[in-house]
Amino acid sequence: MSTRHSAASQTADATRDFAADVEYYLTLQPRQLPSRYFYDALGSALFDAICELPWYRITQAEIGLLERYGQTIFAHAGAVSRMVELGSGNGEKLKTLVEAARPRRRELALHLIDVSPTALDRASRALDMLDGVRIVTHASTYEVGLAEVASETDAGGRTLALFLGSNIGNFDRPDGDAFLRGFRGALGRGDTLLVGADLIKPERELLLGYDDPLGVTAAFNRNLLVRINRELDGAIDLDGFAHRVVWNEVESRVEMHLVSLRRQRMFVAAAHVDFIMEEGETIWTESSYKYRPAGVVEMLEDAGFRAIEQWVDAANSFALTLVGVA
Ligand code: AVJ
Repeated sequence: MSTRHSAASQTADATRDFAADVEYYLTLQPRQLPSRYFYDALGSALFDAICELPWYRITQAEIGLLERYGQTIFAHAGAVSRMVELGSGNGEKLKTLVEAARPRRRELALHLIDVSPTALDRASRALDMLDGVRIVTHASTYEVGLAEVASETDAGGRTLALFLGSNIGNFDRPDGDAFLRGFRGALGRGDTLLVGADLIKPERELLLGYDDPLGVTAAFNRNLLVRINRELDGAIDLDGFAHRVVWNEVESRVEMHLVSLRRQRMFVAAAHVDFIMEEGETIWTESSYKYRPAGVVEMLEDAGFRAIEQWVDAANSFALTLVGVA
């Protein structure tokens, strides 16, 4: 949420950032695109569909844990007056958690930070049905949204921050560490952070989660090219690219790529992109790191948080970790 700019100039800013990132990342070696650009209106809808796929177990596993341990989480968090969720998506998880916290005396301010305005609209509508809540949306990157939340004079209670859905998995270790330190800096003493992280599991299961038999994840991945063509006046041939998923065991991450099926020209007018892509060359579009439960705690402690409690589902597929700001 920004009061300094009109909606139209915010859209222009966002398009300029997108163009600059497409130019920079597509010409890096290896070629890549930042995964946050998946989430335009169609991409957000495709992601919601992914969460319904029987092969993508993250969402259901996490919601099960939130339903089961929500009250315990609030008991640890103390007198919460504010919740902040980064990458709130459709708001379903935040809603599950707030509902688990009943009965509730205090008014709760819910801050939703997401790059997708459509997702924020949908989430606001879903959360509006709860009573005793005030919703504030931040259509921005995590960093910008957190700075906005940190600059707000707080109402005296504690903040429970949420970083769910294994969104942490999009960061490699050094970037994730810097990000988590910044996150901690935006919180105050006595505040808590709940992190959802997907766990290492057999390769076959990991690959099915990101290369589903219905092709929804392939559509989600290739939509990035659709978005480039539409918003940046590109001429990329969709049929020239295939969805590829790799489990990189050494790095403990699932990688998504777009593979060029032939030698082809890549032309994107508004991003000053014009080069030849060879057959078999790939654009790396996402990393989804997978963790061991102890690894999640270690990563959070390294960033200066204090471990409070961790919950893992019965299938050992997903972990919720609650940490505090000492
Ligand atoms: C929302 C980033 C956690 O990495 O699992 C789902 C996105 N990509 N299927 C993930 C995603 C392909 C998802 N995160």
